[in-house]
Amino acid sequence: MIRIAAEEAWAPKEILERYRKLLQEKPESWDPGFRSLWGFFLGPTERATALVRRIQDLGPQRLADMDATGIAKQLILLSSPGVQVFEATEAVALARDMNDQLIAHLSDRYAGLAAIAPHAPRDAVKELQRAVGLGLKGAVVNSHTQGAYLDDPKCWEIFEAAQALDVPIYIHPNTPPREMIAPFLPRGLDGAIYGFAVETGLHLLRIIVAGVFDRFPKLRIVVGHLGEGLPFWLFRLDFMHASMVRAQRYPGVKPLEMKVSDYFKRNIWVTTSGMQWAPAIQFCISVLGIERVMYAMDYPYQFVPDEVKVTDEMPMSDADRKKLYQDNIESVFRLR
Ligand code: 1DF
Ligand code: MN
Repeated sequence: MIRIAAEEAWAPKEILERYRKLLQEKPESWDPGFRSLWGFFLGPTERATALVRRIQDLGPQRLADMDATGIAKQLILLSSPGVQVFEATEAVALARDMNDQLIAHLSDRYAGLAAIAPHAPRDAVKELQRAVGLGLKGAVVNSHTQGAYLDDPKCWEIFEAAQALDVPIYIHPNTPPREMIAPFLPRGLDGAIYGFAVETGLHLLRIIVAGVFDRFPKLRIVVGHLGEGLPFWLFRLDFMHASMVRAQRYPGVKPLEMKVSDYFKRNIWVTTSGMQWAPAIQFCISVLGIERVMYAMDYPYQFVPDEVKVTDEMPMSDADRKKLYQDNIESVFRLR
């Protein structure tokens, strides 16, 4: 068995420089979440400088960290918000550049996902096709794009392309958009502590209830942080969705072919990023099945070498542990 980590972040200096420029040029009110996140990580603290050093590296530093924690391979994602914070034309060109850089680093230690610009869906499809042709294993979408969500029918051609290419889309967190973030900020709840999960869980639910998986039944979506809390909610989601449909309460809520929880067992996979806690991992395995849960570290944001022990020591068969660390990710992302 080898350990493969499924949600590992990378951000080269070109994009960090563009983030710096945005922070300088844009007003405070433009995207408070972006400012909260990258204003901190591009700032002077010890945590920030260590993070910025590690996140740019796809060379000796990262490999040494992987060796120290027994990680054989990382699936690399362009860190949040990636290209999606830039206007569409710039985002399209930047995605191509980022993907070319990542493709140049692919090896037996690194697999990668393509950055795409969901606000230019036609270009996003073309870039996904190009990048997959050159060895990337799917797309990462860092949740909302300036307040817009993938359940917008304009974006469905991206789902169509992913299904046709037989590659997954990883919906990775972003800070809540301007319209949503105000009550999170004063208590510091906008980021990885909770705001990420609220926003990304909402995004996945929008995709499900919009009927995306009825239209694209073979589409594969992967989410981190043990499904952003949604596995815990499945019973209530099924009950309340059915009752809303029956009551015809909202014009935008249409019947689905299956229960909300059924899509979790057919179209959705979760990773353990940032959630190295046996009871929560075991709960997800028990409700979704061992085939649906994959290991992720969330390097370098949550580089805590000891945490690998949680998964190493969780009571389960060797065959199941191999699924968690290796078989599931290899099969969902077609790594071999
Ligand atoms: C953080 C966490 C930042 C995760 C991330 O990307 C990220 C953090 C900007 O701790 O601020 O990917 N994470 O996935 O938990
Ligand atoms: Mn992450």
